[in-house]
Amino acid sequence: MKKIQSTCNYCAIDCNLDFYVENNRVVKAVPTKGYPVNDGFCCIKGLSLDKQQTTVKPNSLPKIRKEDGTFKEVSWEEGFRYVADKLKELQAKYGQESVAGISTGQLTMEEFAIFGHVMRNYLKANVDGNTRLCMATAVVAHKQSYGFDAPGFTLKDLELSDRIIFIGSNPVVAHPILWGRVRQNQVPDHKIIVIDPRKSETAMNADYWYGLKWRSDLLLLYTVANLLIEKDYLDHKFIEEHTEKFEEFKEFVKSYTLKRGAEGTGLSEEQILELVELIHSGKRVSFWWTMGVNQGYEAVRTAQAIINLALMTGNIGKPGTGANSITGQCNAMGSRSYSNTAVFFGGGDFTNPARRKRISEVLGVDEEMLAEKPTKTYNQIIEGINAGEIKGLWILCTNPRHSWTNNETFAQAAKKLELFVVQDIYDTIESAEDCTVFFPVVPGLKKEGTYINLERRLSAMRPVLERGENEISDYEAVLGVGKALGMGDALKGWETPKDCFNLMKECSRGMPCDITGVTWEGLEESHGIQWPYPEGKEEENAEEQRRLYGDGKFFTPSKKAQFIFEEVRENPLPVTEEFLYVLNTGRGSVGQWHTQSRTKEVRFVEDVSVKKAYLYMNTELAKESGIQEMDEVRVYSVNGQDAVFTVKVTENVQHDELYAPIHYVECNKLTPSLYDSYSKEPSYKATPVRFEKC
Ligand SMILES: Nc1nc2c(c(=O)[nH]1)N[C@H]1C(S)=C(S)[C@@H](COP(=O)(O)OP(=O)(O)OC[C@H]3O[C@@H](n4cnc5c(=O)[nH]c(N)nc54)[C@H](O)[C@@H]3O)O[C@H]1N2
Ligand SMILES: Nc1nc2c(c(=O)[nH]1)N[C@H]1C(S)=C(S)[C@@H](COP(=O)(O)OP(=O)(O)OC[C@H]3O[C@@H](n4cnc5c(=O)[nH]c(N)nc54)[C@H](O)[C@@H]3O)O[C@H]1N2
Ligand code: SF4
Ligand SMILES: [Mo]
Repeated sequence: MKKIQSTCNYCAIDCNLDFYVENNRVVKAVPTKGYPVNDGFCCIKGLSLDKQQTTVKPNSLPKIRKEDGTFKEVSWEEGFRYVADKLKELQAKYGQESVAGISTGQLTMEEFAIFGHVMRNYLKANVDGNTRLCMATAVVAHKQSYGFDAPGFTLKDLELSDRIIFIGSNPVVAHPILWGRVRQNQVPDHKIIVIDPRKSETAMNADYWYGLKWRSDLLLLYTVANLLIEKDYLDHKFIEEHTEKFEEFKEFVKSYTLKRGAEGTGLSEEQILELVELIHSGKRVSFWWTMGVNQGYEAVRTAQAIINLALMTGNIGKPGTGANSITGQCNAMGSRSYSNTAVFFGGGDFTNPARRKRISEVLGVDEEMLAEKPTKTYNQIIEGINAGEIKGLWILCTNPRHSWTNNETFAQAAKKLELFVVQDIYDTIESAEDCTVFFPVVPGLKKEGTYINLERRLSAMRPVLERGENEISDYEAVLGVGKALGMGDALKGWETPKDCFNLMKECSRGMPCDITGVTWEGLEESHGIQWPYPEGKEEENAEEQRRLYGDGKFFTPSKKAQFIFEEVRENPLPVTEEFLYVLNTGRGSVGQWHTQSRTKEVRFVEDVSVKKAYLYMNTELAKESGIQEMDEVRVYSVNGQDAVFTVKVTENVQHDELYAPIHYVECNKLTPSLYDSYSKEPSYKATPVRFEKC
């Protein structure tokens, strides 16, 4: 029996597992003991990774849609040629930017890197990632406040903190292994604090729950900042030495009085004061935020308001502290630096002459061949298709027909495309319904590459199972199209994922995320390596769980972190007489993953999962509306759409709030086309709706 260590490719924890294999079948999957992230534990999704080997149809070939609407199977060579010719034809006819791609945070670093090279460098097309739906807010917040998209924490901080504050984050469901680390915290008198309008599974397990009004976080955080200043609960030395614009911030928050904060958040004055005291009495305070913060119309400023609290109290860079953004997908961290979408490989702006020079040298191509600007954003791509400007789209490892906000707009877009390539491990996903080409690729168990987790840790994915005839990986599919496009020498050095990894390493040299000291072989069977890990400084970085900012130096030109702030804005989509309730959305259960393409194949998840779209309604509201558990309601959204949900009655949502898990396509039928002004991340979590009993 062979044992192969690899990485779970669901969530951003990136647990490692040992797969025991016999006759090309996984006999058992055991979470890797001693691995610093998950040390012998993992959740049900990781434990059932092997279940996918039985569901992907073996030896599948690409499919191309014929004029009569049916598909014909073709060889891979024909598939590559067809897509390459069509991309070129569309560009010749409608212009360079008439083709686009949607990348992902769930592939290996090498896979989205080569996609970014072919699409963004060679074709000069726009490619955004599904990370726009997820991490874009944190990225912009980090860049502006710290000077680089560099989350500084390490998971160990959860065990060392005495105030663990989760804001819009539900790790009990979404990051169970992270929650496991919280449970291992032995610090005497430590407190777990949750800020979430909903009494989430994490709130139920916390010491304090602040059930504020939806979208009122920014108001709350500024109020808390003002009170910390008034009470002089500050770390003056840290503020002085390591930050800028504090005096302006101090002036700015003066109008955020306790009274105003209480009125706008729905919390009592006592609750807000209690929160302030909890922060002040903590010796190691850590703030952790996820989608309840990232997905809103003033999300970047909200994330920065969290950062401001950590800065002013000196809770950053030290054990058990930090303003810590929790990443969602297994390799969203990787895609942020290596997908060539919003920044160059290894970071840096497309217009930065030094970066252009460096990247062109590493890749061995002329500077003119490199992408010249950040991509159009996801919403602009979908709007561009609907406006008839974009005619070709290639998506890989994402299912936007389901996950995109106001998802009927994607359905409309898909029908307008002349070329719509869907590359996935299942041809049954919603997005494949209208595709013109389907590329079937192998799942994670059959491929190799590199992942980067939420605490900047690189780990290896290595093939657990051998491939059958015709089975190819995402890497090979993109490489195949690149060759058919005639990229020639521009693909020199990109022959294998390992070659690509070496290119990416070189691109990172000298950047904050420098990984030049990591080797492909060194990652195998390892404990993973956190960036930065520059060549020649391996010994200095030998500690297995490392954090950034310990020296108080940030990545801005002055090396100081920035206080960034802006007045709280009116909600552009308030509740109205007609739409009196707010639809909140998010993860439903530990076993279900996003659009369910993968987890519905896992028997013991599917057997206990609800089959139809459902939502949670407050007990009182249900009573007032004459609705009982399991009744159906039709929900009408402010976006003009409606959908039917089964009702589950609960005390855990507010009277005026409905909560719908995202794992059903109906959920995003109702979400709006509203984005954060800076990150363009969709505001998924607060849609005004009304409902009636069916
Ligand atoms: N089982 C499972 N795990 C997953 C995933 C999955 O699909 N299934 N997806 C992964 C991915 S990609 C991601 S990004 C993460 C997401 O991880 P999380 O962000 O933790 O999960 P969500 O359920 O989207 O949202 C978290 C909470 O935000 C709250 N919220 C809504 N509105 C507000 C608000 O105005 N203020 C505040 N403070 N909170 C609010 C919601 O009530 C919810 O409890 O999970 C990852 N893990
Ligand atoms: N209302 C609402 N909507 C949301 C959210 C929310 O909180 N509320 N959250 C948003 C967030 S944070 C995220 S991250 C997105 C996620 O949205 P998506 O990215 O659309 O969701 P997934 O179901 O993870 O899609 C991944 C796809 O990749 C396929 N796949 C798996 N492995 C491979 C592989 O190796 N190669 C290829 N080519 N394909 C593979 C799967 O079959 C699946 O079709 O949803 C967003 N949508
Ligand atoms: S916690 Fe995340 S990485 Fe770990 S097994 Fe579960 S889904 Fe996979
Ligand atoms: Mo996500």
